[in-house]
Order: sequence, then structure tokens, then C-alpha cells
Amino acid sequence: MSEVVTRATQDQVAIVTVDSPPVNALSAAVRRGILENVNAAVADPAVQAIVLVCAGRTFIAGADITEFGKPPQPPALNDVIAALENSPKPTIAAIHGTALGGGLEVALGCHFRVAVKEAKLGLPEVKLGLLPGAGGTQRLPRAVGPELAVQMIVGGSPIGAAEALKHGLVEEIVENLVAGAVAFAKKVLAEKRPLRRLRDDDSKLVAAKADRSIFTNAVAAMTKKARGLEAPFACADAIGAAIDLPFEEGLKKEREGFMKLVVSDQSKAQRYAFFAEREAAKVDGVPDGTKPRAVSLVAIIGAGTMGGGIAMSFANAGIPVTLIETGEEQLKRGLGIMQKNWEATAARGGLPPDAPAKRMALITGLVGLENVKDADLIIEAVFETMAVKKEVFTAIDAHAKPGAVLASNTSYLSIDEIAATTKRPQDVLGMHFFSPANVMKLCEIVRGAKTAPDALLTAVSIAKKIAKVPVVVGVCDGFVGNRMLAARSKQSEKLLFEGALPQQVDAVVTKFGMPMGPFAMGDLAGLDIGWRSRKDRGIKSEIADALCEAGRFGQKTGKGYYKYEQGSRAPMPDPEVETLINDTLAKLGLKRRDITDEEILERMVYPMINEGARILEEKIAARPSDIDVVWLYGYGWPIYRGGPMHYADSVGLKHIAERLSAYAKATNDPSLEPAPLLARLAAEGKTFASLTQSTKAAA
Ligand code: T1G
Repeated sequence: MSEVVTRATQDQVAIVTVDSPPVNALSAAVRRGILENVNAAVADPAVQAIVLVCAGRTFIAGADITEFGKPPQPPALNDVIAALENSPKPTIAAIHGTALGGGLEVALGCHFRVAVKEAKLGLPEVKLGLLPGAGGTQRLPRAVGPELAVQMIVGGSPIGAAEALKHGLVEEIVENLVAGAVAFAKKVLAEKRPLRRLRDDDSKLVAAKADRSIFTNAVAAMTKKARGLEAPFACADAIGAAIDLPFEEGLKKEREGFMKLVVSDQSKAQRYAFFAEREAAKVDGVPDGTKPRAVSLVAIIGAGTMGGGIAMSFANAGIPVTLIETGEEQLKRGLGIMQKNWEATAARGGLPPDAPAKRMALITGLVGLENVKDADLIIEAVFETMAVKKEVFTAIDAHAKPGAVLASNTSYLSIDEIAATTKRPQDVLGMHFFSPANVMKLCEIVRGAKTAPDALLTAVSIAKKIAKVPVVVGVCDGFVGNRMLAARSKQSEKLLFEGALPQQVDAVVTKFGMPMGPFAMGDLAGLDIGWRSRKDRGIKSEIADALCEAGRFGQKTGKGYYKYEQGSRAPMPDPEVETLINDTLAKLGLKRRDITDEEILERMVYPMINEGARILEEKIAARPSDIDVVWLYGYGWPIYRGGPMHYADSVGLKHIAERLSAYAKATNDPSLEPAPLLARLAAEGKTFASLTQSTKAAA
């Protein structure tokens, strides 16, 4: 019999327990175990009802994603579900933790579901570029109605037990999981309740069959933000089949949709991103047994845009914050913005009405750096110059308690140089958040030369606690993300000098799937910032300089690379800019040439990949997938392309190396020559992913 699924009978109720850590995923062994034990319980005359429950921290969290792409092993999940649904004895799923994907589909195959109040139920397959492939698109609409089914399947977010009860997805909330489920089973038997096979119950589809707009409106609302993605629309089609077709035909449609997506590049990229995010949190070079330090109070220095956003992230996670500013006025302004942000979210229904007050209560605003004295973690988010950083770190070094972790939110500067101003460089590191810090998920954790392993683990674990995605990076100018962005910005500027227009470059980049192109981004950030720093450093960028000399600083002046209508952030191409570019090039004696979209895309992406290879050579990033996680969660890289390094492997490193060499010669820019690592992998016909595979194989 199965090792991962066991069965015990209690009071005529067979309790089938899945125990396959970490998340009871539906591996072949688990599927076999459930099927064997359900069949045995059905055949056992001493059994009147069957409860399916899981050991460990959660109910089944889905199919085993690591099995995708491999030859399928029996039994098929649909056969396991059919055994539960066709059982002549009541089958009850007892849910705790997260019933997700195939796990919820198994529960939907049961006649009844009960859950503890903390449980979450969802079909997140769309986040893996898939659709629920074991009846979820046919049974969930029958359980909760098409509207909520569309939200849950096309959106991919789970619902809580209370909402599941309200919509009839679960029959009862139980205090104690197993005892509650057994009591529920006894009630079903005592009341001779008819066994509810969702496949036979179209009652919740009637309204949508009569008025399809119930369904199409829900789909329209949920696919508004699905630009470039295939799975959300395939999910909607499958749910549509539940409304239009008999169950078995709908199931067939679902299967066709699933089989198409599971082999798609998009799903491969999204599954890669799932594991990449989890790999990123595993820090190399930390001795086994190293424990993170306890953090119960955080001090944040600076209540500006970044400091305020960071403070909100901690309060959102229930962690108290001391917010420190140089004066009452700055403090008041910072606290005011945080309150307004929370109130706006609550007004949109994104937070319970009392949340803003509760979260504000976790923030203590104080003036004076001495107020860092009780904090376990101190995050500095002040003006981005080394002089100011050193002044602040000298002060917090004097006041902070022993064992506190000192973090800088710098996005460029050397953590080693900052750490050297303190007597405790082992406690210093970078925690680089992205704006808006209360929204963006990425946190680059910058490991200094002297950073202690437990300090590092403290930053990684606290970042996860505040729902950030931590990636550990080394010290260099711009760390991983901004360093690669600089390589792209250099090319976007050169393309203008060679003949492209801002709107052409931005159109190529957004068509590729990025949220915004380099020139619209420049206008958003403000062109005057780069202009002032160029002037400070005595360097020129003739086109950008000419724009600024003409007062075109971007959105803030209503004109930059684009023009903006009053109150609008929509970039509109401006013929004045083309004239300005032509005049500037004429003065420099440069001629414009036609540049293809293909060349623009390659020169926007390949130099970044090349820089990524250098970052790996220098061990600034531990693995290619870490670089991808940085771009996915910090720069809006389209999830269905998996990240720059994964994308490079899908294009082929040989082609990329050849194109880079060609551009290096054509534009007389040696920095475009392929990095040694890229050149080697290309020559050996290998991929970036092979680097991690060989490391894992060696381990
Ligand atoms: N398959 C394989 N491994 C999984 C897994 C899964 N479904 N879910 C998690 N893991 C591994 C994960 O890689 C990590 O491993 C460890 O478990 C802990 O995970 C037919 C097609 C459940 C909410 O999309 O959302 O069903 O890094 O770090 O933060 O229709 O894991 O320790 O080696 O994330 O507590 C649908 C995916 C699948 C849910 C727990 N299901 N999982 O979060 O832990 S497709 C999902 C999660 C499907 C059917 C279809 C989360 C979690 P390692 P963790 P966590």
C-alpha cells in the first residue's frame, strides 16, 4: 500500500490521510495512494463514509508542478476524482491551509467539503500559464456560479473559508479538522443527505445560460490586465464551455485547452518563474544551522517616498515601525501621505475600513537619530549621496543596540564603503526596495564583503515576512537590476543618435511586454535629474541635454520626450522633439538611418543579457534565475517570458552572441562584445540554465 497515503476507520468513517511534505502535491504516488485507499474504503463493509484529509501544514496544494513536461504516470487525476465522485458512500474533503489547483479539483470531486476558518481555496493555474485541467473549470462554476468562478480561475487568487461557505463551495466551517469532518460525515449519514455530484448540478448555471452577459462581463473585467498572456483567455473559454455544453463535453474542452497550454512557451516560462522565486530565497555560502536574528521593531530613517513606502510594508505585515525624520514638518508630511494611501485603498474596498487607523497605530514618528536605539533592524532611506549615507551610518552606529541589523536602501552606492564608516561592518547590508515600496515586490538584499551570514538571513526572512521577494546580490554599481538597466539605457540613447524616435523604441519595448519604454520612463522619473548629474560629472548627452535646455523635463513640465495633456500621464509623440533631434544630429554632423523594430528589440534586450552574464561571472548574482526574479518583480519584465536570462535561453545564446558582435562592430561599441561567459556557453551550445543544473548536479 502507499507510503504517502494512509487510511484508518473511526466510527464507520474511513479517514484517508495524505502525508507528502512539503505541500501534499499530487505526485503519481499521492494519486495512486488516494485511489487505492478510496477504492478500499468503498469496498469495506465497515465503512459508511469517507473523509479525505491531509497531514502537515496544508491540504493538497495542486498537481506536482515538477511532473509537467515529463511522461505522464498513472493514475490520471481525473480517474482519482471520478472515484471520489462516483463513490456510493459520501466523500468529504476536510480542508486546512491551502486547497489549490488540483487539490481543490479533488475536493470538488467529493460530495461535500468542510474547512477550518483559516483555510484558503483557489485555482491559481493561470499564474503558471495553465488552466485547471482536472474538472475545475466545469465543477467550480457549478459550485459557486460563473461570476465567482471567473474571478477565481481567470484571476487566480484564492478565497477564504468564510467566503467559500457564503458561496456554497464548502458546506461547513469546522473547529477541529478531523473531528469536525467525521461529525459532519455522521450528520450526512443520519440525515440521509443525497450525495451531491457537482457534475449533475447545473442550478447555478441557469442564469448565465439565460443571460450570457453575466459571464462575458465578468471575463471582460478579469482580462483587462491580461495583456500578452494566453492562459486567462483559455481559462475563460473553458468556463464558457461549462455554461454552453453538457459536463462531459465541457471536460473535453477543458482537457484540450490544458494540453495546449502545458506545452506552451508561456507556461514553461511561468513555471520557471515559480521555482526561480523560491530558489532565490536560498542563500549560498551560509553555514547550515545559521538562524536569522529576531526582529520585533524596525526603525526607518527618512519619511520620503521610499521611507514612507517601506514603513507601510512593515505595518501591512503587523510589524511596528519607528519612523525617523530630521524635523516635525517632514515627519508630518510623510505620515500624512501614508495615511492617505491606506485610506484610498480602504475606500476602494482593498482594505477593511478600520485598517488605516490600525496600521497608522503601528507607526511612531520621531525626530532624531538617537531613536534607533531599541530597533532590531534599521533601514536608512535618505538622500542618495555617499556623504549623507556616511553621516547617517556614523550616527546610527553610535546609537543602535548590539546585534541590530543596519540596512541601506541605496540603489547604487557601495555597501562596503558605507559599512566601513561603522564599527560593526558585519551587521551592515543593503535592502534595496523599488518604488512604490509598498507595492513593488522585489527587494535586492546587498551582501557586503563583511556582512555576517545571520545578518543576511535576517534581511531575507524579514523581506519574506513583509511579502517581498528577496534576491541576494553582491556589491557593484547599480547591483543587478539598475546595472542591467544602464546597459539598456545606453543603447536607447544611441538609437536616437542613429535615427530612431522615442515613440518607435518605446513601442517595440511595450509590444515585447514591458509596462513602459525607456523614454516614457525617463519622462516619468524626470529628465532634469540625469541632466544635473551629467553636468556635475562634465559629460554630455546632446539630445537629452537639448530637451532639458528647452525646459522639457518630462511629465513634471508637461513635455519631455513626449508631450502630455494637462492632468494626463498618456505620452503623445511631439513633432517638436523630432525637430529637436534632427537639429542636434545636424549640429553633430550625424545622419539618421532607418532602424528596424527587430534591431531595436535586440539592442534593447541583448546588451542587458550580456551584462547579466558579466554579473554572473563576477558572482554578483548566484544564479541566472536570480537575475530573472529581479527583472520579474522589480522592472515589470513580462512573466510569460520568464526573465532576461530565461528568454536568452529560449532565443539561443549562439544567435545572441553573434548579434552582439555584429552590433559592437556596426556601432563601434566594444562593450557590446559578448561577455566571456556568454561567448563560452554559446560556443559550447549550452544555456544559462545549464549553469544551475551543473551546480545542482555537483552538490
Ligand atoms: N508542485 C511541486 N512543488 C511545489 C508545489 C507544487 N504544486 N507547490 C509548492 N511546491 C514546493 C515549492 O517549490 C517549495 O519547494 C515548497 O513546496 C514550499 O513551497 C491539474 C494543473 C502552497 C501557497 O499553483 O502557491 O494543480 O523550494 O516555498 O510560501 O489543474 O507553494 O522548499 O524546495 O511556496 O508556504 C496549482 C503552488 C498547480 C500552488 C505554499 N497549484 N504553490 O507557499 O511555500 S497546477 C499552485 C503555492 C495544478 C491541475 C493543475 C505555494 C503554497 P522548496 P513555498 P509557501
